[in-house]
Amino acid sequence: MELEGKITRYIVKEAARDWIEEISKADVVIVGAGPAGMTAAKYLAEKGYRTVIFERKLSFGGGIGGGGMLFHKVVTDERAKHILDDISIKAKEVEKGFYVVDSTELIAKLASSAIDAGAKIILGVHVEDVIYREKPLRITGVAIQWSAVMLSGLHVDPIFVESKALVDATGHDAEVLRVAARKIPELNLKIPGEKSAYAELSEELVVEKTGRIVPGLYAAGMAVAAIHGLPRMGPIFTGMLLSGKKIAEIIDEDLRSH
Ligand code: 48F
Repeated sequence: MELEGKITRYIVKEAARDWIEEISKADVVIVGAGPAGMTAAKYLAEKGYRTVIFERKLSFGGGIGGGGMLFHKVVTDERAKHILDDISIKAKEVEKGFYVVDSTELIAKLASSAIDAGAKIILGVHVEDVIYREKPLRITGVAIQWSAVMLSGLHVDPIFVESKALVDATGHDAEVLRVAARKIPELNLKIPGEKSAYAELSEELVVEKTGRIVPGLYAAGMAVAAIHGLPRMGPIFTGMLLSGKKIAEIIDEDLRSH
């Protein structure tokens, strides 16, 4: 076989192997490779759960890369320092208990620590719907489509990936929760959307309210603000990192007790 043939053969074979052996047998599906999704993936994969993130862009990081209005820095405080330490971030302590991090370093190290822990991050895949079951009412997975197909406007049916736990880590728009609220009225989900900025309060509340929304469906990061009507906080990431870690712990408890 010539080189061109080998390139195709090995890419298709190994991708198919991953989809069959790992992705389609995922314990936890996370939607969105932003700070909350990647932090959750790292800690879930470390606990031994088969974890996959679907990210519709061809890059990870979500809102981290934009820093603050494109200035290449984000801030956190001491409550998230242990997570920064876990992923070997060189944070600069600019005042007691307050840290500044390069946005590129946070993206790269969150992603590599999630991948090193065993999570798969699949880029260019858009989660467009959920799977549900009745008696008891629960969410059991997602319907996915290539982002390129979504952009093309072609009518192509999605395929499905089942999950024991599904995490909406899609950020401000809470896309998974919104589609579930719209298409499964029995869930009684209301999504008021986030409020204007009140950083100190939202940093606290977004972590406090992180958790299970309905059986099988969880929220982390700014999706939590959208469903609970919490204020926004801008480019401070303590709440996002702690929310990602907390959802990993909650899912661990739930999956162990089943
Ligand atoms: O927006 P994003 O970074 O969410 P987050 O983890 O963090 C929010 C902060 O970045 C910031 C903030 C707090 O400091 O206010 O905004 O809550 O990452 C969400 C990711 O989800 C992807 C999207 O491309 C982004 O990378 N995403 C959104 N909808 C879908 C999706 C979808 N339907 N399918 C796949 N990926």
